[in-house]
Amino acid sequence: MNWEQAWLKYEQDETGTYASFLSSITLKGHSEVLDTAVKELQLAAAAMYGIIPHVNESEKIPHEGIHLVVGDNDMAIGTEGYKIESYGGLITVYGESDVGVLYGVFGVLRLMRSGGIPDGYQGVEIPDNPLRMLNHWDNMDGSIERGYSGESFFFKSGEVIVSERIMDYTRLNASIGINGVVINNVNVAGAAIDLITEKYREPLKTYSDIFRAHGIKLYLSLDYAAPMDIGGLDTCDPLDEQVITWWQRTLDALYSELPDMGGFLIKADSEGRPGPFSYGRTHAEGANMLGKIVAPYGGIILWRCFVYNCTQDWRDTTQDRASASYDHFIPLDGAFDDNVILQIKNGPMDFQVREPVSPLLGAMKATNQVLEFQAAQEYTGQQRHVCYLVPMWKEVLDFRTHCASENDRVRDVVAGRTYAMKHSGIAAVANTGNDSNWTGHDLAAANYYGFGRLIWKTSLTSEEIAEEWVCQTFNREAVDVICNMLMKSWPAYEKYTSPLGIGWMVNPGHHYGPNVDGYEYDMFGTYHRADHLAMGVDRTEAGTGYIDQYFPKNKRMYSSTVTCPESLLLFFHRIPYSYQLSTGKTLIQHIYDAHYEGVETVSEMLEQWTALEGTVEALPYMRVKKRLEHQLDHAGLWRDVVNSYFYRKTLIEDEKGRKLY
Ligand code: GCV
Repeated sequence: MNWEQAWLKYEQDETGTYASFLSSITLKGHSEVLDTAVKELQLAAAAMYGIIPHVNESEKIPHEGIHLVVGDNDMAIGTEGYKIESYGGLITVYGESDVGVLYGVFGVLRLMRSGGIPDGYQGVEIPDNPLRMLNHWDNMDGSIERGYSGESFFFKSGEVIVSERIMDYTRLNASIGINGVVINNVNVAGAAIDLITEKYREPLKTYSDIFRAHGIKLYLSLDYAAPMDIGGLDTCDPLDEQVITWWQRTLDALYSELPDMGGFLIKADSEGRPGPFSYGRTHAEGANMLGKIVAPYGGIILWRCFVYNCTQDWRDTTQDRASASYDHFIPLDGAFDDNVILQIKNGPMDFQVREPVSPLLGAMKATNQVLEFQAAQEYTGQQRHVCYLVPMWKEVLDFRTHCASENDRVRDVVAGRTYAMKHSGIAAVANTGNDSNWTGHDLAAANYYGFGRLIWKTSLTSEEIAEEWVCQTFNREAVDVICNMLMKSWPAYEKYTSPLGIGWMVNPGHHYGPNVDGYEYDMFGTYHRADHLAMGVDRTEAGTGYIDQYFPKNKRMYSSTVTCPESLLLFFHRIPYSYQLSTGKTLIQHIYDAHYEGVETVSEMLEQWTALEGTVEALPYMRVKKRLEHQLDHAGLWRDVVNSYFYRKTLIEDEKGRKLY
């Protein structure tokens, strides 16, 4: 079995259902993207039915097979949308552009291999989000920051790799609608600073060509201090003429050879990264300087909002890391150029298993916004634990911001429906590497696939996405069991790790495994503030005041312990251990019980998987089984460390008399 193809491994279909459709392809005209679409159909035809389709260049409507039609329909489906129709022996794919047709072809192949395409089928798909991006945190030595799937397939020993894998990767992306990829880490260091120079032009051109043939644009992360680090200047002040000239010359040269470059991603003034602050300039001044240079090329600047003081003093209870992004960026609403986009992490902290939605989302009315998720499971089990993140992402997208109207949700804001934005969309920190199955844990590929599918169509349910993915990756017989495992994985992970939205409690640095006080006594500002009486952070007006950043309805909801969702209770409030939750349990009993329940769910998952022996391929079966066994052990460790910590802090016995260390 070719696991390198992930959900695009077209398996033999003994039923022969779509063989006659895949035996001929009719289209008019040529383009590199249309060629990609035809190639994909040929690959599928060969693998599923052992046939080589006839490719007919014709203006006439065929009677059978697959008909690809560019630009010839009266539907407003936008440049990336498509329409599929199936009548008699003919499936027609319409797009206003060749990219629309390519997405339509992937849509047809997905339907053939999951839900089916009945006679009379008609379906229109228009992507919800204009920008649909993956951000890789790959370094040029081959390592990946927060990478859990092996080494980089872009870089090795300071070089850019051009390999077959890039093609496979690009096909996977196109099949789920990704249209932008940042290949290097936002923490730009060493050789990566030179990616914008002549030195790496040739391999980057190859990347750009492969990407373009699949409707994808190449982006790079920039080192804001590049004028100093490689340009020989003694400043990177964005208003300095020499600095501007340096960037202009460097990016002009880049665009002259790579005219398709999508643009650049920048982490500035964050966690030690350089930025405009050092020169008393604002983020807007810093970002617009670059925006102006790339604007004539249609380029964009993605400017991250992950800016906070990582040298906080625990005694200063008015300072709150959660408030930082909003405090920094709200005053600049409207000050950014048209082609500058602020990229905002989904929560105010850092991809914890449970966080409220960032109050910045929806709060800026005159600024382009992109939402940032993390598919890499940095804080959610590092791809050694199963943790299907689509349900979490859906909760974020469905959250009502109450910004412009009663019904506005995050998904409306980032799709550009709430405020007129020139650019908007969603990015995710990628979870791939050079492991043969792409994601280390075979089940983590559901997050890669799920991210693309969800942001293409935010109304898809987590179950629908999981089902599609299992059908295409494993087989129909395994659907119920694997979907059930995926759907309970995030709630289970949450239960056996940190309770009720407080987050962290991980080992500092690598962020794997339990360490309740790991971050409590350092300056990163990620406290749980547990003592023998209570725990949690008061973020109401009486506390850090963070809740003020939400629109009034949400502020009211979070301000009271009665209306605050219990899953976030400790994020917003300091709660005594004897406090009674809606279940009737005390907080401390909830902590004990949830940790036991979470581990029990993992044990069930292992049993479910074991029952699939013989139903799924032997190799992934064994790989997943091993990881589930580790997960069960490790979840047990989490349970014991967290429960013992709170038992010893409070000396309150478990009502159920279980063993607490
Ligand atoms: C790329 C967290 C991660 C860092 C990451 C940073 C960011 O702090 O632990 O590895 O750096 O977020 O998003 O910039």
